Amino acid sequence: MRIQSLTLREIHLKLVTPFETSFDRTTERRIILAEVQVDGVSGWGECTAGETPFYSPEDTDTCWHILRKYLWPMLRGRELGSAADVWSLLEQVRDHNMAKATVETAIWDAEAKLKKIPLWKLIGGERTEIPCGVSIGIKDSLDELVATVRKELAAGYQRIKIKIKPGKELPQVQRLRQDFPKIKLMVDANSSYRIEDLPLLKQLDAYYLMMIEQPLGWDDLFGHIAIQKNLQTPICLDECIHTYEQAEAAISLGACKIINIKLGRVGGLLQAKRIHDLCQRNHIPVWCGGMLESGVGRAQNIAMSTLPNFSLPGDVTASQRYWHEDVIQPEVTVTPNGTIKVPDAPGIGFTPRLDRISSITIRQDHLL
Ligand code: OSB
Ligand code: MG
Repeated sequence: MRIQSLTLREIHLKLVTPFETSFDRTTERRIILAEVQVDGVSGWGECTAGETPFYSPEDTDTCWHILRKYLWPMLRGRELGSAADVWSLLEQVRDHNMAKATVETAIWDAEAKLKKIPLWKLIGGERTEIPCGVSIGIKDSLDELVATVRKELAAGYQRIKIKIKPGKELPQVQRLRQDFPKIKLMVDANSSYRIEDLPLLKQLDAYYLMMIEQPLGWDDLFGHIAIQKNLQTPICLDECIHTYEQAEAAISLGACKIINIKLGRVGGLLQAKRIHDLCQRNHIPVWCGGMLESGVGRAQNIAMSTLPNFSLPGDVTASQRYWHEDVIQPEVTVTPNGTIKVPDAPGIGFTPRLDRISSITIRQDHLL
C-alpha cells in the first residue's frame, strides 16, 4: 500500500440542538475530514477534536497543525503492508492522538476498500447490528430533560446517558428515576467533581445507575481508585484513558469497572483494538463513546463497535439527531429496537458526499 496524498478539509456543521456539558456548550462543529489516496483508492477519516481544549488538550487547530507539519511528512510516499503499520510511524510524536487517529482511520478505510471488504470485517468485528444509547446534554429545566428522554426512548434507544455537574446531579437523577424507574440510565460528569465530592457521589448509589462516567480529573487515575473503592455504582473512565498503558493501570488498580473507548482519544483503530482486547481479557466491558461526529466519524465508530467486547450500548446514534443534512450517503439510521445495522459495503460502508462536503468546506489543504 503506497500512501500518495492527504487532503484535509475543515467543514463547519451546525448542530440541530446545542450540546451542553459540564465544560462547554457547542452549537456548531468545526470538523477536519481527512481523505487519503492509497494505491489510487480514497480512504476517509474524521478528526474528533473539539473546538476548545476543554475535553482533551487537542482542538481543531492543533490537529490541523500537527497533521500538516509532523504526521503527514512521516507518512508521505510510504509503502505499508497494512494500516496497522501507521501507528509506529507516528509514535515519535507524543500524544496528539486525535490528530493521529484522523489519518490512521482514513488509511484503514482505504485498506478495506482495496481489499473490497467492509472495514468492520478487516478489524475482526463480529456484530452485524450494534446496540445504541443516547448522550443528552445539560438542559435548562427538569421538564425539558424528561421530555427529551421520553422522545429518545420512543425512538427506541436502549439506554439514556445524561450529562451532570455539581449541584445538577441529584435533582436530575431523582426526577428521571421517578418518571422512568426501569430504564438503563447512566451519568457522565466530564471531570467536574473532586475527591471531596465522594459523599455526594455516594448518594447516587441509591438510583441503580449503570455507571458514573469520568467523575474526577481528566488525568486523575489515583482519585478514581479511591472513588471506585467507595461506590457500588461502577465507574466508567473516558477522559483518563488515552493509552493502552493507562487502561492497564486503571484496570489493575481498580480505578474503573467499565471503559469508554473513543477512536480519537486513543489514537485510532489499532490502539482501540488493543485496548478492547485488553479489556476483554480482564472482563471489563467497553462501549463506543461519541464526539458529536459527522457521518464519517460515525461510520468509523460503527465499524469499531462490531468488536465482540463492545457489549454495552454506545453513544453512536442517528445522523438526524445531530445534523439537518449529514455528509455521508446513506445517513446513519437507527432501528425501532435501538440498533444500527452494520453496512456491508467495502470500507466504512457509507459514501462521503463530495458536493455537500465542498459546500461547507472552510479551508482545504492537498498534501503531496
Ligand atoms: O464525554 O462522551 C463525552 C461529546 C463531546 C465531548 C465529550 C463527550 C461527548 C458526548 C456526546 O457525550 C456523545 C455523542 O456524540 O452523542
Ligand atoms: Mg464522556
